[in-house]
Amino acid sequence: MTTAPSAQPDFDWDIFCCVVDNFGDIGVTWRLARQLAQEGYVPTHGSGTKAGHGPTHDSGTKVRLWVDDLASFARICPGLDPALDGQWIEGIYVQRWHDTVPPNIVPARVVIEAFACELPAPFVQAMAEQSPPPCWINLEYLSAEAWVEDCHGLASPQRVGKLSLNKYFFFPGFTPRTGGLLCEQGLIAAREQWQQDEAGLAAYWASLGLPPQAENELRISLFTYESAALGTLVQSWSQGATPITLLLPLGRSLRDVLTGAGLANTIPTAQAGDLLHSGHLTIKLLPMTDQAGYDRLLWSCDLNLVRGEDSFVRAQWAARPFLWHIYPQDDLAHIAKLDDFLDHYLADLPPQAAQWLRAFNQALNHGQDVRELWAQWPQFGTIWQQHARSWSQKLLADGDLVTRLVKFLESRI
Ligand code: TRH
Repeated sequence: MTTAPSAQPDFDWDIFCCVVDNFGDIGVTWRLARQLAQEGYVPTHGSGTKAGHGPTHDSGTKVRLWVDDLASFARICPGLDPALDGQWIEGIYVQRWHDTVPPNIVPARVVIEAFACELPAPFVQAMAEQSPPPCWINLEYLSAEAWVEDCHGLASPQRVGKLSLNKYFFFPGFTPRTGGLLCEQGLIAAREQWQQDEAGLAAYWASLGLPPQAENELRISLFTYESAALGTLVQSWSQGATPITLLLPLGRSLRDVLTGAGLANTIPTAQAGDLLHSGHLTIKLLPMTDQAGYDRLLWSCDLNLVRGEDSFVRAQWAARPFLWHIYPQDDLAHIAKLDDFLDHYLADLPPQAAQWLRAFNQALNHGQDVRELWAQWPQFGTIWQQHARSWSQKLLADGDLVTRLVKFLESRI
């Protein structure tokens, strides 16, 4: 990492991220920024974008990521210095986003506002005055709702003084008529290699202070919000006959998990590295790692409980069974969104397995007792595992999000 040079290069991509809460907003934009730089997508006026060759930013693609909360960002990017206004990290220029923008700012050729965060007015003015103007994309939250297909790619004309700019809505999604899902080139091959490498897996578990996985043991990761369902699930794991090791990054689910395991007394002193026991359940508390480290955890487990947007997508690339704790909304809008996703996810499963999985996801999200649902894991675990693999392949059939974004820009720039 280096501090900001006084003169900055012209950027190919500007990405703006306002951290609402948690890690999803920065998680998605940081991932997008790195993929654009590493895969070398350079937008060029007149000829759309061209993909660079080679996996490094040697291709010259320059991405600037504007972030308003560097402390949250540093939790998933340990090399970042939250005290700096500007810094290069992993080939991306990270710019602290204040109320004001640096004078004489030159917008990049493509400007992505993530999740409808409002761009600074002077920056928009500079965009409007640029000739030709940048292509302006509003990257939306992921949703499986049907209306997304109708809105994906729509232009929204913006008045800027006497000038006018189009802003385009870009919706990630699960169908060919949406923007797809973020997935770096080479990710699936890396996952395959990881999951087939027994010695490597043993070394990974050892790095976490754990023995190799026993024949009849389950390893489960859990990164969710608070839910009363967690206590009942953990109780089942503790009292069941199958040995289970739970990998638990420290965070919002800690209290529910430890209480359910009858270990509430350990909550005040719990820290990363702790190894706790309750019946047949072992709990390993983990620090938050960078995103690549979290991927490796997902790839290594038999079941992953995930949340929000980005960990939910990564669990799908892990090709392992997962339960989704969706980001809760006040008016319960999230429950309909969960159902819309499950309509896609469960479509190819036999009806009994599909019903069970729908009920399990709903119970987790409604905070209900899931002990009876967990009891059916032996019946459906294998088919779920097979399904997780084919689902991961099916999702990529029409291309990942960056491939679709680049195609979209080719028709717009
Ligand atoms: O943190 P989240 O709850 O983020 C949410 C959602 O994105 C939601 O849609 C949004 O509206 C809200 O924030 C504001 O869950 P999500 O999306 O899974 O993001 C977590 C990120 O943290 C993801 O990029 C993975 C990353 N992560 C690590 O890098 N290391 C870790 O050890 C762990 C556990 C997670």
